[in-house]
Amino acid sequence: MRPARQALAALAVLALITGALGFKEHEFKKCKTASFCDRNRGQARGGTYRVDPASLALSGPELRAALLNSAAPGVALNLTLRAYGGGVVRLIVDEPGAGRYHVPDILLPDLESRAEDWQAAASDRGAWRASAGPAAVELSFSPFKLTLSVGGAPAAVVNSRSLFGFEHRRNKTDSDPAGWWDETFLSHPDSKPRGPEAISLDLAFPGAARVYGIPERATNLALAPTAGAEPYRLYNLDVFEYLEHSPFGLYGSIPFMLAHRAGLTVGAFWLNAAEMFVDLETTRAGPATQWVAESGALDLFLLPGPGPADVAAQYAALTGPTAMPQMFAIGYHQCRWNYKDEADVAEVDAGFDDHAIPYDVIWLDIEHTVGKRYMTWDSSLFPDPKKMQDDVASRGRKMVTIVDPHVKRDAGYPIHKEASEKGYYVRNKDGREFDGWCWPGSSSYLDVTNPEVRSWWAQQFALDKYQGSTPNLYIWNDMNEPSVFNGPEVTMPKDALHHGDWEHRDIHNIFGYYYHLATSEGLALRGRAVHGSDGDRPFVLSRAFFAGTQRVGPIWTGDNAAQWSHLKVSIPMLLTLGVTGLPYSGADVGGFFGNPDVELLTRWYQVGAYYPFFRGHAHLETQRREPWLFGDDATARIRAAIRGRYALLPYMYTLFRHANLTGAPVMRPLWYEFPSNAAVFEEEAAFMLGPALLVAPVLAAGVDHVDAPLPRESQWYESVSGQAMRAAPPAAGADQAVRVGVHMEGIPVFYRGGHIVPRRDRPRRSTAQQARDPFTLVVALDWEGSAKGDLYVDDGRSFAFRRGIYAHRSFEFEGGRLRCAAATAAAGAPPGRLSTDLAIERIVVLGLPQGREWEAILTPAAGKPRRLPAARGGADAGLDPKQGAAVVVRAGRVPVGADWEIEFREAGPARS
Ligand code: NBV
Repeated sequence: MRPARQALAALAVLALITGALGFKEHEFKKCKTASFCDRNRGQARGGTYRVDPASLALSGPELRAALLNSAAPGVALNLTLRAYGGGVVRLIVDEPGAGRYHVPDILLPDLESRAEDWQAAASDRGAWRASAGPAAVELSFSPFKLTLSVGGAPAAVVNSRSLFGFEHRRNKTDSDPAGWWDETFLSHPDSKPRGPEAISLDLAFPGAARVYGIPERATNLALAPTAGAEPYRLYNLDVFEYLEHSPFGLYGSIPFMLAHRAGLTVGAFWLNAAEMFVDLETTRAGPATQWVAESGALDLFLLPGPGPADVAAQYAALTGPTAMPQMFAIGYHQCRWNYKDEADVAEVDAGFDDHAIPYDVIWLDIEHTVGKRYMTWDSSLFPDPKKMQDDVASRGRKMVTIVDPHVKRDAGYPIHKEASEKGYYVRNKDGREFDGWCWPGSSSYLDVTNPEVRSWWAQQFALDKYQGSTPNLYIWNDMNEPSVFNGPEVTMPKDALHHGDWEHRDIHNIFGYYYHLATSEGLALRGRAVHGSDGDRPFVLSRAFFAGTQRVGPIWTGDNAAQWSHLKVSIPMLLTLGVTGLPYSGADVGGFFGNPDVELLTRWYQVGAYYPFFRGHAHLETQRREPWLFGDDATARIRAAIRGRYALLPYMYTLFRHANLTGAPVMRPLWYEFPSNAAVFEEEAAFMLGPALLVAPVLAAGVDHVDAPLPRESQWYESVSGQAMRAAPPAAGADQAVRVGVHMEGIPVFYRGGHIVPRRDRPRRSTAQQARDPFTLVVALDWEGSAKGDLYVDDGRSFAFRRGIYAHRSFEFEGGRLRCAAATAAAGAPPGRLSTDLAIERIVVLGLPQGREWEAILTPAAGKPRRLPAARGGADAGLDPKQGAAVVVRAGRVPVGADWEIEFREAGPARS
């Protein structure tokens, strides 16, 4: 069968299996049809759980105690309370001897070395109390309750509503209720050999105004209460044609929630990879949640903040910060299911150059393989894949191929043969190789929970193993939830068996993470083989994810649709991922299913240019939609949007370096930057890119204005005209929205006063061609005439930055002087020792008093002062020259790597 036909046949099979195309709600479980959720949801236990005071044992950072349940007298649970730096507190509850799964490979290996002794520990008859950094904890004995206080007030409380529950190990009896030992969903039986083992966590956030987090789902940024509705679900699933507003869990899970009010942000992270449901109620005291996990242990981290950036750093100190991407990886990616053959690839590649649109990567979907045997090439379509990659690479670009986790069960396929011989597959409950249906037909799945399998899989990416691959080829992991067309809810049965005989039930939500990790390790190995010890930073896009995925690579939000509603929901989805520690993410630009009209496509590019991961993608059955296929006007607008992205790459790369050091999100909710401004707590249309840019997108057809919610704390400058948005700081309580007219040429974007943004404004074909280009600095002054910013540069490709081969420069404007100096090295990072010869060619200052001429005098650290040409306005600065809002300095080649100062002096009244 021809590949396209094969794909259609596979689609037809999928359609048969799922009933028909379109989202089928009834094919997915709800709380009622998941017995563990049904029996625990809202189930108050009275005061049955209590801590035995006689059991308390404190040793340095660890308190141990027995947790008893009067409803199950023979069972004593182990409770452990640990403290880490910054006041992070960890609560573990487990049942001795029950052999429950504790999720490995997610927490940073050195975490325990960062445990800190509890301070001022004391107990009386009612409670044990101690403090850890800024946090104080109180463990109440009867009933069991744990309170974390910050600044003297309770911020997170475990078991305030007595919903805590722990289903202990038991023997089967004839009188056990239905659903304890086995259950069937639709036609799929689950044997549940260990019986009921769910854990219910009751967690309240007194005083918080909103809660955020627990991706992935297509819904609002600020989570809505679930009373009378379905709880939020965390279970990685391939949800076909997902809805744009639904609590349904999608492809990835991060059991991490943030609770926020003016003055305090706290976080709660439950390290557990089993299926989970989360309810949210708004009580008088604040948001109260109940989390029910099907199996595993309670391993809960409470993060005391007190600010959003503190929570981000605390979470990154647990699960790791974001991997530093290569520069090409944050350029624009062009994908479709499928670029048909080598000629198609060459044409699309040339199309970008012919239309002067920058791009960095062209992608191949499943049809490039021989019958969905990944890491093979259909030779009738791709006879010379190396030449194709070399050709693309000759223009400084890269390619990506898809590699999915289902392996075709074909004895002639070496990957299957070897994996099967070595016993590397997931087994079904009887111990035989699990055999499920996916794109290639009958398929097995590598058991990537086994480190030996991961290391074998990583070796498959060596250039001599992956035939037809070159060092410029990177990878895309799709379907790694895992997606199994004929499995329950399109995934693997929960009683399938993994390494160590753990059930799939225990590990489901980390399966995709492990597959992604092993693939990425494969590219890291290849990078060292090709480039030596500094290697090549891997690029692997994944659809499934878990906490910790940020250390591995980017994710995207899967199969959205070419609808305005999906463009709109992409923003809260990506913002949520940003605040839950996974900032490198994007949504398919244009929408995967369906055909966007030219207005939607244009608007999507205009928003997508600010996504941390920026890729156009489309379903097999859609019309072609390369950016030049919609007429000259649309081509020009999409070109401008993509060029706008490339101009901002120095700033974005610097933001990624911050994510890499501190876990700070790249695309941020407004509340993250303005945590005291309650008017923006639910804002999910407008967003921040780093601290300095506010994007107010157009998210509907036919729009002629946008009410941009410009927080009153800052001055703002419209980014095209450079015009200041306000003459004076608005009073507290004043409406912050500023109405701005829009046209099809772009969406409103604002520079925030007080910040300096490095740019590269020369239009180029790709990031490789930008690498030597000089920078523009946009200095947006605050009400006091000051601004700060920084610029991070390294080779854009290797791990040499880990040895200090980078330059991190800081810029500060104050009292009319702009200073450039080395940025203070982040804790734990070696000081930068790259002596870069890159230069600044232009400085644009927004907010200097009008009605004056200015001159700029450069004083290098060593050398004589010299005058730089300075003038108002300037088309070459990307600003409308008529407006004259900016003072533009033609800096020539002021070195980025050297220390200097530029003084701005008034040179008399403006000549008009
Ligand atoms: O590999 C085909 C597609 C892919 O293009 C898409 O991006 C993935 O999310 N894949 C899903 C499988 C088929 C979806 C209908």
